[in-house]
Amino acid sequence: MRRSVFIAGLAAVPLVLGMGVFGTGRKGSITSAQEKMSTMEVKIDNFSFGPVTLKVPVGTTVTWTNRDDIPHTIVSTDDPKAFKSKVLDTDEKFSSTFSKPGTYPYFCSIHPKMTGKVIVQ
Ligand SMILES: [Cu+2]
Repeated sequence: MRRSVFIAGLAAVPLVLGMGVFGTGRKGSITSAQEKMSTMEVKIDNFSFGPVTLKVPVGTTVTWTNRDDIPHTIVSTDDPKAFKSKVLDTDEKFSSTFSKPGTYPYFCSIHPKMTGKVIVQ
């Protein structure tokens, strides 16, 4: 009887230590990964950006994807330009990371009536 209690006690020590180490380690890495690697998508379809206005936290990478069967561009209207894509053919993507708060209007230089903006908070 005494012996089995002793063995059970020994077995519990590494179990508790292990849970503590893995518990905090995992939680920390998931939190920081979400903060550093958040991405948001804007789809281009039927001559429009969707969503037209995108609100994101600082540090977000925004990816535009051309779902239209017509080439488009994503060009910042700020001076100097905050970002500028090449001409995107169907299913091509362009990404920009926003590290400062502000409002970033942009348009398609091929079809200037196509406009959108990214609001970074
Ligand atoms: Cu366009």
